[in-house]
Amino acid sequence: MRRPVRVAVTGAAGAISYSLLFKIAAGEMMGKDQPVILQLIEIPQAMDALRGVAMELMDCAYPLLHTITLHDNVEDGFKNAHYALLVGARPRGPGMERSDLIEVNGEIFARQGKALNDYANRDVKVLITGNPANTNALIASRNAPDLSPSQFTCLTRLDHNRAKGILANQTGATPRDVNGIIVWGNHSPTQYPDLHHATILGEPAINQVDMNWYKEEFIPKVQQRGSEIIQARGLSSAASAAQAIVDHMHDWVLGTEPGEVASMGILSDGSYGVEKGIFYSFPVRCNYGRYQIVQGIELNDFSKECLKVTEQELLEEKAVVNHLLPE
Ligand code: NAX
Repeated sequence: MRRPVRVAVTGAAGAISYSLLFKIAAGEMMGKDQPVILQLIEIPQAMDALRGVAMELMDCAYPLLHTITLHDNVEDGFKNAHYALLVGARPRGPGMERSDLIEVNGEIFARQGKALNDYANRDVKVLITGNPANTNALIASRNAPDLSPSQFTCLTRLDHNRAKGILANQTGATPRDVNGIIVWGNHSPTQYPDLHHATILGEPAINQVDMNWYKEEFIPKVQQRGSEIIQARGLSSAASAAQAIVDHMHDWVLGTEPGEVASMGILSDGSYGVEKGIFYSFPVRCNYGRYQIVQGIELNDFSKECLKVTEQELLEEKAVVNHLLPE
């Protein structure tokens, strides 16, 4: 049996974590031979609820769950963490756009970046889910000067999975038959779900759907899926977000399937003309615990325009939090 790895999770008594923690403990994220130590973090007011979650985890008697520790502050909770899943944040309610949350959440992620810098394992891999995820990732990474920005990522895998699921449903395929979906940009309604390079059973997806459906229905549906779910459920996506977190970390650590592409929010290196210094969702392949942007993808004028729109929004978000970004 391998040595256990330390997985720190913020917002551990929240809705997403109520699915996520059980998947991690069952070995779905790190592999069925990898024991885990869960370092669960909440705000002080939620510690009772967190104790309840910890009792349930214990009661599942998962063979891979080595230890659970509970923390009411990130400085303790991130200690020696190999993986940090930053889920906790003020969630979006009905009628609220992500931009409303930028100010509220910025301070939280600045402190979390500092705590990761000072207390986490030097090779920690960080995934930011709490919204606005891309800009929170930027804030956290810039407040962690001793860690590489490449150790920070944000979640756009839910958007990727949504695009895959909706396309499969429309064409009568199963999600397993769909490859090459790309979500570009921000985890927000400006994101660009791109089907131009997707295939269904090896054949170009774009030839199997109506262009009007793609532009007028598919793209807005994926972009607005979060709001649609809030309207229907009265609560934001939770189980699907947990699955996306598991998929993102699984691929980052254990590698993407041969030939498959994942969408990950990462620091732009200028690829595809995207301005450096923002967290932007790119197509990536992962191997040996590292991700690399898939290069050489041809973009038509429509796609180029869509990439610009979401880039612009991220630059505007960055300007709002400039005071939280030390050089
Ligand atoms: P919940 O409100 O159910 O849970 C959030 C939990 O975080 C609460 O228990 C709260 O006490 C805790 N928390 C708040 N501030 C904290 C801090 N500073 N340290 C530790 N814990 C803290 O929200 P939930 O539905 O779990 O969603 C969590 C976040 O994910 C929200 O910001 C939400 O907007 C975001 N989402 C991001 C998605 C993505 O794809 N990137 C999709 C799903 C989700 O909407």
